[in-house]
Amino acid sequence: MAINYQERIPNNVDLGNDRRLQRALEHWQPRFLDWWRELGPEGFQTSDVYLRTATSVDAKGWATFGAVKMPDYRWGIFLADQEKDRTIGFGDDFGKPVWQQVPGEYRSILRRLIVTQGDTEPASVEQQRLLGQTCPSLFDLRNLFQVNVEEGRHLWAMVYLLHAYFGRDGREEAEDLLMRHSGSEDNPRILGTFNEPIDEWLSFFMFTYFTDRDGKYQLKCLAESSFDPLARTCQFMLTEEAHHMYVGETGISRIIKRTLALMTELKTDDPETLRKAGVIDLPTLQRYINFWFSSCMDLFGAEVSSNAAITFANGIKGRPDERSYEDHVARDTMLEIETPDGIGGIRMEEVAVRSAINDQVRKAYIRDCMVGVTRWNRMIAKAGFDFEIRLPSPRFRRAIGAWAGIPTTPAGDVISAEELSRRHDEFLPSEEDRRFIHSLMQQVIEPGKMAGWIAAPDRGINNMPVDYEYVELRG
Ligand code: BYC
Repeated sequence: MAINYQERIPNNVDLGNDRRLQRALEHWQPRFLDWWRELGPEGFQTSDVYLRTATSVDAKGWATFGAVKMPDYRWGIFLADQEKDRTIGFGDDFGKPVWQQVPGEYRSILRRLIVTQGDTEPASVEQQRLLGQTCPSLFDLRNLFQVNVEEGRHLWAMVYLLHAYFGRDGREEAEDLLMRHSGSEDNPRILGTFNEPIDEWLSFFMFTYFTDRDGKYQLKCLAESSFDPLARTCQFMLTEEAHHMYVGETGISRIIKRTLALMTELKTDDPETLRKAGVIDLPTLQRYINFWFSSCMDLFGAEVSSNAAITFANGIKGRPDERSYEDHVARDTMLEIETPDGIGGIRMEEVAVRSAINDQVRKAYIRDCMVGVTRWNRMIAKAGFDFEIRLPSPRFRRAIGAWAGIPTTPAGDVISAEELSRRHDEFLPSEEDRRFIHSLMQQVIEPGKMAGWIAAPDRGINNMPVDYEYVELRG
């Protein structure tokens, strides 16, 4: 069956005139749809959802709102507009023209990065697939589906690059992106966080706050790439990513708001009393932050990484907002990073800036994570309670890098393995915490109504009222 590409796959890559690419995508698209049906959101596939669809990259077209059934969503392919005479912004070839094709010597390294990025997108959809059954409101249900279809689009974005620039290897990798599955024993997703279950909404909001923000920072690094089609693809993905982090930040804010209201009403901060009243006590929220933040720390790779040094030197992957750094070449410069001293303390170690790129990106990410935390702490202080939410130390619960396997408290103090296991439930969600959070998850789908553990949002989507029927359940 012939597909009208302009209609079916909105794009700005002149898809209609590229036969080879069309054939490759024709082959891949039905597999994607099968995957979506099997491992995408469970239920609601025939419901009309008030979704934003990108139909072009300009201000008018990138956010077109309307009622769409998810399987009919138009997963488009968009690259930000080409910057004329763009030059390489960092590394050994600083100032030379960027590449419109993949240089042969960087083929496998670029493919690896694109595959790793691409792998996270369907992974997150798989992780979130059952959440519709327990949504706290129609507004949240719609936001979940918006995030899911856009992660699907981000998969298309990476698959486009694989098909258009990496020949047969790229086509095989595109197939494999649909074969690995989140949490699978035999064929899991590539990065650790993307194999963690997200089967309740507290974790969904944590994921969209912390993990989507990792996405923002990794995309910012790739948006600096000398491989221009990758840079332009990631630039456009970043515009959509902002909504995902908004979902996370406002979700956590609304949970805190509701808890504070009950704390004020009942004049208590006692977790048991608050749990009985059906809200999430702040220490539990903190333990979920400890879990998700530490999981995301690993997504930046090792503190000292030869992979990162090579991709920086070769202009393949830069630092977020590379222009804000003074030295874009960093050939012989050094900086200090914290490493374990082997006897329970911290030692400062001098390493080449290029080898410590992952750590620099991680630090920029942590500063960004703090913005929401500061806002939440202001809410708590304003309500008159003495509790401070803290981001754990980047040393806490690491599985990758210099601190991998070294037991520490969330504050980053090295402790014995025995103490860590004894204090596990103080630092991280316990079985009982998880049971409690699960017990709160009851589906609420009456327009405008909210589950008891979360406050209503301040405003709706695209100027629509909060009680708008964002997901039409008849049909
Ligand atoms: N789990 O030299 P190293 C997003 C591997 S999220 C398991 O330290 P490098 C999104 C690593 O692959 C953003 N393995 O690290 C969010 C390497 O393996 P190989 C995703 C891990 O290469 C929400 C080895 O350890 N974007 O978009 O400098 C929803 C040594 O690595 C992990 C990207 O990932 C881990 N956590 O940096 C939807 C960008 N960490 O090759 C979407 C593309 C490291 O030796 N990827 N390893 O077998 C990259 O830039 C890099 O691959 C990484 C690692 C930053 C991930």
